Amino acid sequence: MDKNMTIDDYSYTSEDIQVLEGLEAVRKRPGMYIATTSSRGLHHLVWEIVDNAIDEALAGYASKTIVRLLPDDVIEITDNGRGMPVDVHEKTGVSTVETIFTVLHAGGKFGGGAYKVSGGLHGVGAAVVNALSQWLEVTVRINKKVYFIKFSNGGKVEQKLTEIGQCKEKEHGTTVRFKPDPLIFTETTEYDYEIIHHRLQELAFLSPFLRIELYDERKKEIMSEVFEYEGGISEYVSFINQDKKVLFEKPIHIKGSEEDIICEVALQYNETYDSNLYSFCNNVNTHEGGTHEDGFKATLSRVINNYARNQNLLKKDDENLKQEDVREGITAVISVKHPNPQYEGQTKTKLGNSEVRRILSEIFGEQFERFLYENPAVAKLIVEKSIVASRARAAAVKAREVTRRKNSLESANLPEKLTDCSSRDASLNEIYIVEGDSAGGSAKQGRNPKYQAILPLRGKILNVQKAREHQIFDNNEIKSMITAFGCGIGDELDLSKLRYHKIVIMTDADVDGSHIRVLLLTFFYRFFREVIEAGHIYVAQPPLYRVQKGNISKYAYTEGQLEKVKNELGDRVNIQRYKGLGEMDAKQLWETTMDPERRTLLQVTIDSAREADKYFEMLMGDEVEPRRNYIMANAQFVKNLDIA
Ligand code: TSJ
Repeated sequence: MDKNMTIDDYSYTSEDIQVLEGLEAVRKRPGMYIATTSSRGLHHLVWEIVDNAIDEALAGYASKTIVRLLPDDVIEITDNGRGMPVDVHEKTGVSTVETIFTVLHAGGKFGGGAYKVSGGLHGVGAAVVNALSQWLEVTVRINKKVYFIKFSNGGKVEQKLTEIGQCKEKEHGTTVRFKPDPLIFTETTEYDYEIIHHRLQELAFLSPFLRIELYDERKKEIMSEVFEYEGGISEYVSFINQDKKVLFEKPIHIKGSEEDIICEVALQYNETYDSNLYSFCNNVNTHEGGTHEDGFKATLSRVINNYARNQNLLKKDDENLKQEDVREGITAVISVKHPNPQYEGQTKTKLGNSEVRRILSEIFGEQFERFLYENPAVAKLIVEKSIVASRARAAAVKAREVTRRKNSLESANLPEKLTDCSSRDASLNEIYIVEGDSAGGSAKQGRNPKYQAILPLRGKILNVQKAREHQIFDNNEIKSMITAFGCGIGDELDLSKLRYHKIVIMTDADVDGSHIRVLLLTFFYRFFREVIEAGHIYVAQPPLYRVQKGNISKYAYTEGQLEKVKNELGDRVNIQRYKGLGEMDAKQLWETTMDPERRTLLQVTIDSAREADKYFEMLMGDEVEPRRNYIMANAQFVKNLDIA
């Protein structure tokens, strides 16, 4: 023994010291392990634990995962697997459970499965979760015994692994319960139900036969949901397409493996023109795509083109269908399992392994081709839809050409219906997109002609989600807007040419008005995204009521304000409810909605426009109730911004 050391020094083995340093390091620089300590990072902790529980199921030892959201930002995850090992770990000399939660990256060493999610994007290890928790408790039920261990203050052992009771033999499993440390997660420690719901449902779709239960026990009323999908990603595709008309009933499902890489694809076409591709590697959503997606896209068009030629659906002189033609209206989920995934891209959500492109192509190509030959009716529908798409694409190119030519002539060709302003200073200019000719008339009379232009729209504008691009460019209301704005659209958009720095949507304060507003937002979201991002799109706020007493009149913009105004003016007031902009005369419209000194404008954010776009489908469906609810809640799509 070294002279200067006492026996106490030796009670700390070198491993122990490493352990302490390890978890300290995580607390010092959490960003190195979970990228961010925002809400996203907070949820990362959950994914880490859930992924571990699901790995046990994927390995075939568990069938159920239970997630409970508890009061005080506590979360609990349980599985019915083998139970984490409670034996003494030969390297550390403490229990294996303790080791897993205190040694960085210890998790992988205990894993047997080749496709552990923990090897993927999340894989930060249970010790990281422990380090970033105020406290963390583990209960293991194994061999009829219940064991318990508790850590606190960033992963320090508070209670060593202890046998605390007994259970039935079949009650084996693991429970982890923890509270994220508010010292680390300074922004928020509150879990978001929607985020957790979405990820658990996604995991259940990706893991057929796994049952995931979610309980939200934070409020008096307990909310619970069960996710269990025997059909796996086929059911995922059906779920995504549930509100859409589909071309054929059952999604096409393809699965195979080569060189330890498992590839699975489910796809179905719907009657829209959008393509919905979701891809995953080891259950991690590869938002940025990668080799599996590339392989899928290339093979989809190769197989469809070959089939179409062979069946003489494409004639000798016809051009090949393009990749985007065969993807029109497709909903597809691609899931690969890879023992050694490489992630690239901005957010490390792009699969980089080049062999996956070939392997997925082979597996998907062969089985998809066979499917087409064995199901000629379905195959014909797919090919015909793709051919229509390719014709529409050609027509769109022409229509775009026409719009572009018109635009280049600038103000000489401004739309007939536009009442322009006299100023040529775009930064001061505003254009009001007004619903209906009568409101348009009031707006024209009431406006400030120097800076305010008026463009009335007649009736309902085109639903761009259901229209093809060349129809969009053929639509008069849309053409008017494109020409009036002057900045071009889509890929060719040039913000510096925008003729008005405020584009104000002014519609009635009723259901139809909301509808038109959402249609416009959807249109802007798809074709004028940069204009939204630059903050140029606004929604006007016309009043709901005019309250009059003698020669004093006041306006109320909400029900609450109405009460206030009534009280202010006292007894015997005359209340006029505005059902539409058309009921206001020019002066009233100016005073209440257009005068920069008095009006309130809501600025449209890209998130709100995206929401509008996303929920649009539902609006167009046959169900009245969701549409009503949606429109009621519609105001949330705009961030409040008082310009005055
Ligand atoms: F993330 C975690 F570590 F905290 C965690 C792990 C959380 C939860 C809720 C469950 C689990 C977990 C781990 N469930 N089941 C397991 N399984 C093992 O750790 C285990 C058990 C036995 C054997 C063996 O080879 O005998 C191997 C492993 C990986």
